[in-house]
Amino acid sequence: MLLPRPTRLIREAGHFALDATTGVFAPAGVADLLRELLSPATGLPLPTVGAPGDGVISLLVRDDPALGAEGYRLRVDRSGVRAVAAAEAGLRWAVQTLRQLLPDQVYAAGPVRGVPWRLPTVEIVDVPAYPWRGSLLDVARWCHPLPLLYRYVDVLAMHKLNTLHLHLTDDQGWRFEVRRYPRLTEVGGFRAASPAGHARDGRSDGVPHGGWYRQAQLRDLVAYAARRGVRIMPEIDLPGHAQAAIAAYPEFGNDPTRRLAVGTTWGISTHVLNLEPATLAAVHHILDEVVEVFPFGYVHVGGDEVPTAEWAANPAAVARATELGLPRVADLQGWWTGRLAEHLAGHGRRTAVWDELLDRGAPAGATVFAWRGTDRIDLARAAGLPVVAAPYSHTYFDWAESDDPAEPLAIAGVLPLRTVYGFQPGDVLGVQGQLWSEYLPTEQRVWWRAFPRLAALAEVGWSGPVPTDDTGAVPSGVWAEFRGRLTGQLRRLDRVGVSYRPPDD
Ligand code: TNX
Repeated sequence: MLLPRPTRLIREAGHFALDATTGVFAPAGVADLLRELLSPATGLPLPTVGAPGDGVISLLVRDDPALGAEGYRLRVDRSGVRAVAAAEAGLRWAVQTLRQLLPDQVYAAGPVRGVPWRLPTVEIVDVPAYPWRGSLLDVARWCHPLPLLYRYVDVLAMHKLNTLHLHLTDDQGWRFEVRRYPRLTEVGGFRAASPAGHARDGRSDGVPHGGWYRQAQLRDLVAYAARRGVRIMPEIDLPGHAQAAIAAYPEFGNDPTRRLAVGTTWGISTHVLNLEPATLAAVHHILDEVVEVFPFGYVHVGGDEVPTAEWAANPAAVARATELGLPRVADLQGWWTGRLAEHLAGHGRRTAVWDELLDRGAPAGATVFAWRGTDRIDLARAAGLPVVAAPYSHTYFDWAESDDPAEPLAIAGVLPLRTVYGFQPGDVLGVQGQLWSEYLPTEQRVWWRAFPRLAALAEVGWSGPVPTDDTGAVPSGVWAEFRGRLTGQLRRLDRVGVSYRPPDD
């Protein structure tokens, strides 16, 4: 019934029924979350009471090394509910588990009458396998509206996913308000057109698109996510995938006399930032505002797909490479990203990068997001760097799920649900599913591609990888057990209004 599957679960006969007299004894933020998640559908007030006891839902922080930063123990019996965790984060996940133990009507947005709000008698111990369980949402290619971002956070928390990686900038749009450089959003936030159909067909829709988020809006989103135990990692993609920034500030590019437009096609722009001190200082200023809005300990500075032709043709860049004793112009990327990492370290932040940096001198201590195949995971580990497993072969949910011609247009394919569930991440910081949005212009399409694959990855991240057979496939019994629980989870997603893709088998 629970998804992700808990470490240990014992079901016994009996239940505890919530009613108008049920009280809550918990740290204030946790009690608020419980009410925020359970009261709308049940209509129950669930007031805070002064002590644990009979008929009370008690959620307590207790020192317990076995539970780690996010684990919890939960016991439901006839007399009430008692959960303990070593930190509030664990209690927040216990609240999500309590919600899953209730009938799926609890996920409805408004009151549902006539449902017995009964929790089964259970004893649960639940500790995540990996500390990083992430989901990337690309809001640069399409500026997805804030209500979608809020719902997205809700749904991540339902799956005990703890990190939203917000891809905020790219060639086709800059979505993060920077007070010091207002043109980044005023100019960089808007493009004249987008591809119609697949990018390789070369057609344009001729329809302008744009938008951006105010810092205050993002702060509110960060606070909302934090109440649910979801941290938001911002990504400012640098020094490539930055054509929108160069369109706004031509002096950031390699030819200040050239006027570029914000990108209107998908793919990799050849236009990248220059490596001049003034541009580096500007990027530092931008990051200063990023860390003000996003308190999470990691900032992602991109670094994927950076063509170096403009640097090779730029005498200042070539001279800098020589002066630094770098064998290749491309190595400037590692040097430059190292400067960003130092700057972020000054703010007490860790730097996250895409795996291309492994080939160009990754900054010491940077966390590598390995996306170009599982061998990049091994390479990052061999380099002694922490790594988040995000390979396209198992975690690119912008890919089609099947080769059925009726499948909506996708960048590539195929990534079936079963492949995701069989993912073996290895010894890594964690896992992350990617929703690049070139072909996800609407909320409907975002959900269609995200689920149920993200549910499968959430289970890999929380419960650990499942055993696979000699061919690397998920054995049928293991699959059947997951599918049963997934059906229950899809009913919950139905209640929330998530338009997922129905599973094939
Ligand atoms: C590669 S993954 C990219 C993105 C695209 C994605 C499409 C990565 C770090 N860069 O810019 O959106 O492929 O699948």
